[in-house]
Parts: sequence; C-alpha cells; structure tokens
Amino acid sequence: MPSPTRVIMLVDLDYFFAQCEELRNPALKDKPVVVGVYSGRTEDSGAVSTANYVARKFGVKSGLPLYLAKKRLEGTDAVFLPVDTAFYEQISNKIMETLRGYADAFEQVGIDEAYLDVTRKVDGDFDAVKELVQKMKSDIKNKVGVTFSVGVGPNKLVAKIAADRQKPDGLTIVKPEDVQRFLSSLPVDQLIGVGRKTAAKMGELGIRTIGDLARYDVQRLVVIFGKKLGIYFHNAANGIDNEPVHELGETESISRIATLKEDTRDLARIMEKANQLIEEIHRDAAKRRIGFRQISIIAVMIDLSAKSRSRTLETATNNIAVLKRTVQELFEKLLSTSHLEIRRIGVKIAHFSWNEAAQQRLTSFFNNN
Ligand code: TTP
Ligand code: MG
Repeated sequence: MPSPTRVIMLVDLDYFFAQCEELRNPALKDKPVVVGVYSGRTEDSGAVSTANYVARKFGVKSGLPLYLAKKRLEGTDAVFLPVDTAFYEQISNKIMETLRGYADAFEQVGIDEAYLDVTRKVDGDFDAVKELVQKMKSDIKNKVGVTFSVGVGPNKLVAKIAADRQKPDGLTIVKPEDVQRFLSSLPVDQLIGVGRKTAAKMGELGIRTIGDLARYDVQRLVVIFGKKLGIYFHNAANGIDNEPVHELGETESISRIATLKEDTRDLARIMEKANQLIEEIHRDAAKRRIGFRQISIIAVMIDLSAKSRSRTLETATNNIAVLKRTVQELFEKLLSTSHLEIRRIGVKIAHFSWNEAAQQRLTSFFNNN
C-alpha cells in the first residue's frame, strides 16, 4: 500500500540572532546589524554569527571574519553586537511553543528551525496550506514580533530546500507533482549531506544539478560513495524521503546495539565496534542538531546476563570525541566488575537539548563533509 501523501513544513526564523536584537531594540531596524562571536584575541577577531538583511546587502553574512564585516560596513551606521544565546533561547522557546500548537507532530531542529507535520491539520490538502501559514505568521508576529520563512513539501527534504527559496518572511509550497521539477535545476549542494568536498567530487563526474544526480546511474553512485550514501543521494535527488517528523520527548534516546565478531574482554576490540556504533549515533544527533547529556553503554555477557553503565555530563555536548572517550571509560569500568567475556555491546545517548548543538552547528557532521 503506498503511504498517503504527507504535508510537511519547515519553519526557519529569519536572520534569527539579529532579529532578536532588533526586537530588544527597535531603533536598530533600519541599520545594518551584525551579531558576532568575539574570540577576544584582538578587538575585531572573531566571526559573524548572523547579520540582518540590511547588512547582508553589503556582503556581510554568517562566518565572515568580523574585521572584514567592519570593512564592508565602513561609513554606515552599522551596529555590532555579541551573541546573547540566553536571550535568543527565551524568544525561540516562546515561538516553538506556539508553533507546536499548529502541528500534528513537531520536531525542533536547532534554535531557529522546526519541522511540522500538518497533514491532518490541512486534511492532506496542499491548497489549504497557504491559509494555515498566514495564520501562523500573524499569530507569531502578534505574540512575539518575529518573522520567519516556510517551506512546504511532501517530506522533510523538500520542505527544507523550499524554505531557503524565499526569505525573509517567505513561503514556498512544493506540491508532490512539482517536486521533480522544483529540485532538478538546483545546484547539487542544496541537498543535505552534499558538502563542499562531495559537491566537488560530483562535479568531476559531471553532476552539477540535483537533476543530474537524479539521472545518474545509482549503481555507479554506490560504487563511488558506498552503499548507504549512494542510495541516499539517489533517493534524495529524486525527492524521496520517508523520515518522519520526530517528536523529541524528554525520555527519548538514540541507541545502537551490535554483536561483536567474537566474544572478548579486549578493550581495543570492544572499542572498535563501539566506535562504529558511536559514529552512527552521532550522525543521527548531528542531523537533528541536538546535544546530549547522558551517555550509556550496555554489555551482554557470554552467559547472556546484561550489564550497563551510564554517565551524565554537566553540560550538553554533540562532540564525538567526548562521546568516544566516555564510552571507553564506561567499558573499562564495566570490565573491571566482571570476569566474563562480552558478546554484544550497545551505546545510547539521551537527555537532549538544542542549545549546545546549535552553537556547534558549523562543526556538525553535515557541514564537514
Ligand atoms: P540560519 O537560519 O542559518 O540563519 P539566520 O536565521 O540568521 O538567517 P536566515 O534568514 O537566512 O534564516 O541560522 C540561525 C542562527 O544560527 C543565526 O541567527 C545565528 C546562528 N548561526 C551561527 O551562529 N553561525 C553560523 O554560521 C550560522 C549559519 C548560524
Ligand atoms: Mg534562520
């Protein structure tokens, strides 16, 4: 049975950190506003977190070194401000709370984005979406005073790309029958998971647009990029994505479990498998841009008894090195309490939050490849 058509929405708050600063001080509205992370080495060292659209006209954008931003805005009445995450979080929480009420299922991704499954809210009818979005926009405008852009499609992949097409205060709706046409002319790096390096590699194969990728032989993609990625790229380019909108409950966790090649008490062998599991878990967490505070392991011994260990960190992280180190320490501890060999191992992360992950997004998995 084919799955019924879903109506999925991505909401992306406009120039978020800078918009929050405008909210706090409306006199900033017509000026170029730059929010930056100051590294503190010299007065101007650091990078732009984001800039409002007035500043963007001068070529100032996320990631630009602050001294260059200053140079580009020379002679204007530009205002430079340091990041105030606590304040932005307050605003974000208020918005997310309101948005949640409009969705059948709701998944916040980072501090300024959320997916909404609104299939039942609009009765599966894409023609009813515009009115719903207008209602949401004016509701948030009245309650909080913030604008956002929306992408709508039959899945998360299309919704995400659509949201980038019209900004700020935009709305782009891609109906199921228009997906292929919508995607085909876009550059291939618009797909999540196609970073700079992958795009360059695809360029060498003559793949420049998503349409090129969609037409490329899937078997060859598998040979070049491996099975998982090859098939993912093929499906993504064809607009296929079945990922549900995950409700991120407080009790939720991400975990993986696997059987060792042979029963063992050798830490190096255990960690070899554990690191594979960790990489998958970390990829999942990075995709959803969540940080985690709790790390747990489980070991099934040869007598099939199970032992577990767990640690809660002081602050949330999405750092894979921390995850690997902690898991290793937990296995060392666990081994010291038993003389049995281990047969199966599992790794789990839980106690999620978005803040930390949002700040570290530039180092997240997908931005790195
Ligand atoms: P984005 O949604 O990528 O950017 P934005 O909201 O500022 O602008 P747009 O109107 O294009 O959506 O990121 C959300 C926030 O995350 C942004 O306001 C600041 C922060 N951020 C950084 O700190 N560093 C970065 O490199 C990026 C891209 C974002
Ligand atoms: Mg945004």
